[in-house]
Amino acid sequence: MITELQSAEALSFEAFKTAVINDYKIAFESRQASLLGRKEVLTGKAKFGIFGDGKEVPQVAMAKFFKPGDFCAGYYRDQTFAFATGIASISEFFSQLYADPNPEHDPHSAGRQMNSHFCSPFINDKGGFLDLVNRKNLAAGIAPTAGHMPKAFGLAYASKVFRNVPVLQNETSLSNGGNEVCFATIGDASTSEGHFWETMNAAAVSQVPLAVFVWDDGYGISVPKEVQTVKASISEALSGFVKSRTSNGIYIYRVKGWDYAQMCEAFEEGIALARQEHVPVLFHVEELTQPQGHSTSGSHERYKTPERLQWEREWDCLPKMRTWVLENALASEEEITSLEETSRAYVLKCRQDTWKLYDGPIQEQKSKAIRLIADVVAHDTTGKVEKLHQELLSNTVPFRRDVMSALRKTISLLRDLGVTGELEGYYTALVAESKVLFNSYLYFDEGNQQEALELPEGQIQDDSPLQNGYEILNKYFDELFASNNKVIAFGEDLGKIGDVNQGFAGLQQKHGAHRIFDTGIRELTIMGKGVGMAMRGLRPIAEIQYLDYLLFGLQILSDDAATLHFRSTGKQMAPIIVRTRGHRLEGIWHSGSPMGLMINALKGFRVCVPRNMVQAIGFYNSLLQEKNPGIVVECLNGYRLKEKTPANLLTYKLPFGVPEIVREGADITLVSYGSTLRIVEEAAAFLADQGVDCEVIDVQTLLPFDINHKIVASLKKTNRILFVDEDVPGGATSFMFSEVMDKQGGYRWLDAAPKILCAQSHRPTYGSDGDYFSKPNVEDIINKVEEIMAE
Ligand SMILES: Cc1ncc(C[n+]2csc(CCOP(=O)(O)OP(=O)(O)O)c2C)c(N)n1
Ligand SMILES: [Mg+2]
Repeated sequence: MITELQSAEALSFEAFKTAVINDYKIAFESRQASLLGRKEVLTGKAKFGIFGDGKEVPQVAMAKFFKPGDFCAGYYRDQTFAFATGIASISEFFSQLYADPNPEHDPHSAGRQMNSHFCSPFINDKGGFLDLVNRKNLAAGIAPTAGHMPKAFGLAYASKVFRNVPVLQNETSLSNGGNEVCFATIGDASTSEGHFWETMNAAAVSQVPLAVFVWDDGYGISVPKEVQTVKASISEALSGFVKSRTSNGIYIYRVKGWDYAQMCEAFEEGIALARQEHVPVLFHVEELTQPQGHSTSGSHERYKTPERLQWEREWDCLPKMRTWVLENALASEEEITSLEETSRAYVLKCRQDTWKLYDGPIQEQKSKAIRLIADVVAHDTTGKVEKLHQELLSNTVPFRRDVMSALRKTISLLRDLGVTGELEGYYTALVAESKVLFNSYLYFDEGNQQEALELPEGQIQDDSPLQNGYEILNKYFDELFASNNKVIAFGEDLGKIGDVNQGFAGLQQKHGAHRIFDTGIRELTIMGKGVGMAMRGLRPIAEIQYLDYLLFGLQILSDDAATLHFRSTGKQMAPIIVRTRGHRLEGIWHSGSPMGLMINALKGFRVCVPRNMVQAIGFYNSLLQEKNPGIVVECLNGYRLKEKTPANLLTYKLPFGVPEIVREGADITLVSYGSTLRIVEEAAAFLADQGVDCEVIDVQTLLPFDINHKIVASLKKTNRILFVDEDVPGGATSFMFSEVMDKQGGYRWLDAAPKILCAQSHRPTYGSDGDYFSKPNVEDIINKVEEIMAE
């Protein structure tokens, strides 16, 4: 075994020994971190803990083959891998456990994520990509089980694009000619998720360098694998996926998680295949254990038999590796014991120092708050301030919230006496600090939103030529692909026939099948592909064929893409552009307009709802300059409508959050967007003949929404307002209503009750009459406006 390893690693025996001992040391330290981490939770210093104990040895083995330039998307068991690759330190591990909001202490999430969700920086604070080729890259983890798999596929797919698209060969800091592998880890039980299966099929069909490691400890919390997986074995279940010489598919390895040498061998061979041949590989790592159970919430004695628990003790990978090291005379008992003692002391010291880093600033805040409250306590005759003072004094492990709460309540109790000036000043400073620590980074460059341009760049002239919407889009995409090498577009029916509405017709032939291509019907991995590619510096336009099917892909857009910049505190971004078409067409599943659902699930995205294809192009151009992800909902019934074509399609850009007044009027403001806007305009034209002068506003983007408060400016003039869309009640009309009334203070300018007109609560019924009676129609708008005018 040793000889095989030696040749495999091409190391001298001494170097080999050193490498093995170093692996054992990392594994041992990681175990200590898990043991101490659990204690921190039990003693109340941390809230919750989930650890990588029982998975250390496979992870040091896996890390050996993870090269600079590679990517990994894993889950909460991967602390040892993060330590072994140098991506995380033990101190950072403890900082995250304490939820330390200082990004210097927890550079992985600044305390925003539960513990063991690591990440490495992909971008600098200007949004520029780092030299990813010379770094080990770890995508920020997420907690929804298997939720990271579609993105892992996308990270791997990017390598395929970089390898096969000649115009990308000079992107040498983003990819080394596509030679990088994306590693993904997943628990045995999480392979039950559809996400896993869709990803494996997509990877097997697409042949991408994805290396999946299944950590099989036999359980998903309390539920054993017999209940999770057919034949209780993911590798057996996947046997039909196995690649042969002549077929596509996946190479599958089965290894024992306690057998370091066997894993090194298998991982080396499999990763080399993935790297060289661009094929997916799956390592089913069996017989792993959970020495401390699933997490700090509950003990595994509740659901594991004494026999199983005994087996776990005997087959724990860490002592197994120790025995193997001794048996093969790679170290003596004394050497190993001494290494263990040093490591134990080191981890303990890391924990102590890290706690001080976390707790110190809070103790300072506490001391200052106590002094400020003590200064004013004599003014209180009720004893309530004294109680707050005492409570804070006796709180030995305070949170920031305890300090804030004592300060704020004291201010309330003594406000009328005019003695709380200093207190208020300190409280305000802490509020400002907390905004940065806890509420920042949802969007890249948040602070600059207000500088959005008022006017589109690249005007449409009166004599601009009229063309069908789909033809303008097609011309635009052609020019775009000729001018921007990083843009890649894909989706169902998008490649060969050029999408169901011909926006890409003829373009695959022109710009190549590696840049414009078809996918299977799998919205989740289409989105994952887009997210992964965007994280690696490409500019994917990932298509959901019809808006109604966005739900299939929404989970990862919401949980992963929308939170990425926030949860990594600006270290990673996924500026995917989701292209879809929706609103008004026919029937229950081709006419949905679930905008409320979308804007609530996709905070972190730009949500663009253009009224026609030229406006859509304006948003594509703007999104391509963005660091934030975005979605463009094209009007499904607008492709054959004639539009004026701007002279230079590539410079026609639209600002986000700037509504357009498409018809000026003095009597009432009608606010809408997308396909419904045409109906509103028709109603406004009819009403004009009846003597009602409507101002029609197209909001253009729902996120962000009217950042310069243009709608309230209109309301000041008309004093009446109606919000119209085709979402369900409580959806985007309610959102617009609350933005204008609450945020913009619109209620102050009203002469009549503000109204909402939206679709029925049920899905639209089929056919023209189904549409008419399910969604707002011209007559509904006329009716509503007449009601408001008569009030
Ligand atoms: C989508 C989703 N469902 C449920 C959970 C709660 N949950 C967290 S871990 C876990 C079990 C996962 O087991 P497995 O994949 O085998 O990983 P292990 O913890 O055993 O390493 C569950 C059900 C979750 N995080 N996400
Ligand atoms: Mg498991």
